[in-house]
Amino acid sequence: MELWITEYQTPALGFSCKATETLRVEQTPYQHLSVVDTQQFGKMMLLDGMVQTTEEDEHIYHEMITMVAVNSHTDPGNVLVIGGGDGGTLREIVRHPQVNKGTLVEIDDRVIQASRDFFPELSISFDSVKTEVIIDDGIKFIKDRKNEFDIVIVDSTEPVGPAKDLFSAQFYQSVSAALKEDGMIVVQSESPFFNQEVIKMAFGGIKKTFPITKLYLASIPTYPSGLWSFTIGSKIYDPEEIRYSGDLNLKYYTPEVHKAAFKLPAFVQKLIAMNGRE
Ligand code: AG3
Repeated sequence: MELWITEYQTPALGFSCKATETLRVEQTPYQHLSVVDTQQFGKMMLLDGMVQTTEEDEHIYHEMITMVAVNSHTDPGNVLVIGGGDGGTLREIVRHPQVNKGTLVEIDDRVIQASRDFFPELSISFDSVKTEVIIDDGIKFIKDRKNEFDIVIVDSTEPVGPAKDLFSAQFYQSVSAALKEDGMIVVQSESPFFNQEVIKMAFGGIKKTFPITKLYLASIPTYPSGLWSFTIGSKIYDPEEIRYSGDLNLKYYTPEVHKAAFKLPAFVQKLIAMNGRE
């Protein structure tokens, strides 16, 4: 008998992968977590039935959520990741020679454990001397931090369940206070096809606090619609301008991709134009 795993990306659309093995299924204190091995994308982690990461395409998301900010900042020494318990974002952060310290704050330690158990290429970052892993609520954590980080990356799930408040304007304000005077925030802001309200919320909320707010895109096969957005808020630096030129040995990100990612289809431009100034 064949085993298939399906994410219902919309009430009318399912994304199915043939699975070869179910590796973990559990209800954590925060969410439903599963890990399956798929024929097409290798091991896949899902939270509340939504694909978070797969061995085959994780690099796209993790390179793009990190490198755009890190390479457009002049001195990205101290970086905070909120969420991202699989470790992929942290791995990219500490790959960068200008980053001295990467801190990860994850609310659900079962995600970290699942990564350690099944995703060695992601969880490798937990053992780097440059990293610190803290199990805590990111919203609570950030409130006590002031003028400390160069970049904050919000690697969250969708704004349902534990991540809901990570998309609020109030949270973006706390992030701004935790950032230095030339700091930047990057958040994953979902699919421009299927999650337009999320994009408006994230983009609109960040724009209220950060003088420069931009959206950029990447193509991620296992996420809803395959086209994914990130929103970046910056106090000083233009995130489209690349300030680091070393070779980072990446698989998706290049300086050309960095530039091109900000070129938005007309309907996406329109989506964010409704949010005011730009
Ligand atoms: N976090 C964002 C995943 C969102 C996917 N949504 C979905 N499948 N409906 C990914 C975490 C990777 N470190």
